[in-house]
Amino acid sequence: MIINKISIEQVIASEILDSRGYPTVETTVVLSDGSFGTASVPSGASTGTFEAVELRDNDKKRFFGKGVLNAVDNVNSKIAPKLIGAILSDQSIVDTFLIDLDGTENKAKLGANAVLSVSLAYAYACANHYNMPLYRYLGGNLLNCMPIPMMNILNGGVHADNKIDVQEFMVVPVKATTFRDALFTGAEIYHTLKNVLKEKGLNINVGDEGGVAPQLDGTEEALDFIILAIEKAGYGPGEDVKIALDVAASELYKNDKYTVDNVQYNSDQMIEYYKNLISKYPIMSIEDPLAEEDWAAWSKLSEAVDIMIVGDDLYVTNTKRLQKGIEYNASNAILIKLNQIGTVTEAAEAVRLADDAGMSTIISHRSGETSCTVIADFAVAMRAGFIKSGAPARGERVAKYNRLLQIENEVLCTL
Ligand code: 2PG
Ligand code: MG
Repeated sequence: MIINKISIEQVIASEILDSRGYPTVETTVVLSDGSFGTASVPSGASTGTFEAVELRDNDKKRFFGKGVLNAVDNVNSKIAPKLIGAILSDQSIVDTFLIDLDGTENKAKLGANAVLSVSLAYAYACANHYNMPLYRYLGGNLLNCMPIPMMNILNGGVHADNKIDVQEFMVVPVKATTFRDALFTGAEIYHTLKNVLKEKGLNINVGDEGGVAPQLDGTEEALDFIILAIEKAGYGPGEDVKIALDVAASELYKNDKYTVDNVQYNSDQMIEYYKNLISKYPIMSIEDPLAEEDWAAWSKLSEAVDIMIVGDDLYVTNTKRLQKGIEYNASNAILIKLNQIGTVTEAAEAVRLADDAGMSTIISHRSGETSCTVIADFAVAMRAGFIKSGAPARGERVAKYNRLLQIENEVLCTL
């Protein structure tokens, strides 16, 4: 989409706080007709080694080194002077300009947080210029599907202060025919889970993504509670609602061994472990079941099971790594995170490559979020099958789900 005679007038970044209370970058892009867009970027905790670089100040005296003043300065002093005055053109041209200005493979110079904040704010500014919602600006007029929410109702791993190794236990209301129904089903199960845990005297405080984070013995006990909650909420486990896991297995992998619930497994034993788990529970999807460089084991697992196997740390929304995964038959789905790669255009290219390979796509939040709802619009624009934005609780998580309710009203589509 080409915009003529309108130019970029201002690009301004500053530090704001994310949902964990650490600084992140927020940028506003103002156009010469007065349209503007503002966006902020999220931050992961279980980050993949091959993600684009999130530039942190490393000044230990400030926010334990987690300040982003350098990234903010890169927007204000390095990117802004080059963009101001530029005649607007389509998103890919601006994104390519940002990629070239950085000049590294992984946005190490300017920081993916700096670059993405500009890419997103620019997209919002253009959408506003056209008086269009972002999903329409990025996705065009033929949008007819809403993503199915994968709601992380029980948190473990590095997102919670408990002993559960698996990072995310998600419910997926597969029978719902609208996004609204799916979301509300998940919310009912979430509250029922809290009730059943409380009845057993367990803690119902929440983790980084809004799911409960009780002290349980391990994976199967967590799954048993979730099944109970699904049933008590009046739904059929496996029929109405299925379960998805994010094992984030790179976090559990040391010296060629995985440690889950105090038991060590080699790669082949992990595959057996998953086959057993899938035979016992209605699990429809496992994300990062294996470590980010254990490629051969990914192929074996994908061959051995009949569910969605999702690459997150494996692909880091990077088309080069995704291409390798396609060659290896490593998985049949990809998690897409805008800040793993750093521009809207590159994330959209990863979606396109996955689509072409017949893979499912899940658009994802990060464990450190802001109230920015870009992933909701992006998921609809990309016609993604799924979205994960944590529990149906905590403002920064619910903001995305509520934005999808608005979008569903606008496009009046069904799942
Ligand atoms: C993940 C994400 C989001 P983080 O592993 O999929 O749930 O976690 O942002 O900590 O990488
Ligand atoms: Mg993950």
